[in-house]
Amino acid sequence: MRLMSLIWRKEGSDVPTMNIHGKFRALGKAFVWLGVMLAVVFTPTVASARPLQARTLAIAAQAADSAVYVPARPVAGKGQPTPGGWTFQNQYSPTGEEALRMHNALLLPIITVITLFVLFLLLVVMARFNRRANPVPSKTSHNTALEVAWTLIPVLVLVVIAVPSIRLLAHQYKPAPKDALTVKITGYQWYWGYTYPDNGGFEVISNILSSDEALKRGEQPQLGADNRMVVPAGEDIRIQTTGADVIHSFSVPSLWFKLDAIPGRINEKVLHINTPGVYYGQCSELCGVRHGYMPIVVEAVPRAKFNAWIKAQGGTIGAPATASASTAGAPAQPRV
Ligand SMILES: [Cu+2]
Repeated sequence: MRLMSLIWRKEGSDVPTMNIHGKFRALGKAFVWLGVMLAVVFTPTVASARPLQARTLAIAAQAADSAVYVPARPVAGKGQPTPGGWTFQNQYSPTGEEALRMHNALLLPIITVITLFVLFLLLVVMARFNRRANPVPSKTSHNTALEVAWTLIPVLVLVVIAVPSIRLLAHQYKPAPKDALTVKITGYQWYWGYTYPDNGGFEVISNILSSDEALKRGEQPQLGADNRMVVPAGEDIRIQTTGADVIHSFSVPSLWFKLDAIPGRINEKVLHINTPGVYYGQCSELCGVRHGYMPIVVEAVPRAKFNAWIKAQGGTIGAPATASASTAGAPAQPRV
């Protein structure tokens, strides 16, 4: 009260009148006191807010570099069939791109030219050599030039197709680099199991979603699965397949990938997915009554997100590094 009365002089009070200099000093003191009181009241709050703020910032930073795994929603037309689709799906792997290029630039033109040529010959025969137009047929039985031509031209066509075809085959069966991540895929009646031997050996069991649940998650009915096969994008991955009961086949059309899963055997092939995304497939070997209900969902994510997913599954990270350490002197495989 005394402090207040120092500042605002009450009319008729017995407090001595202050000069202007004294008033400013009193005002300054009041602000200092106010500051001290505010500091005392709010210091614990500020202190406890600091780590919270730091944590929030850390989470935001993590989210910014996409290191936290959240199942991605599929993109229409990418990695899945389209309504009324009649040709190959767009390709998202190097071998898929090569194969699709070969199909579009080489096979399709050759097939089209040959088909139109044969159609033209048929029409000529029908128009010019029917009974009315050509009542007396030729008795010719040999024409050496013609026979050489219709033997050599198809041979040349086959040679032209064989060269890129064998090259594509070699690329498809190129073994995985030594330090590549391994994913073992097991076909069961009637679901899939994805095991990560380099990351602690846990297995993810993947079952079909009900149509309602799939639609709710933005997936196509009969193609959605409760748990996905998550893999890093932009890396060679060693896929091994086996069957637990009967023969299944792991097939993803948009990745140009199909590999039988046979009981008692391990099949191996490299999978390389160019860009992050969700890619769908189905079992492609008749395996029993629910063969049509064991969809495949592969999600490719950046390396950091993949590591976060592995940790969320209770797995470990570092096995690929150990593998590359054992191949001393070999250049380290870049990680995305
Ligand atoms: Cu199957």
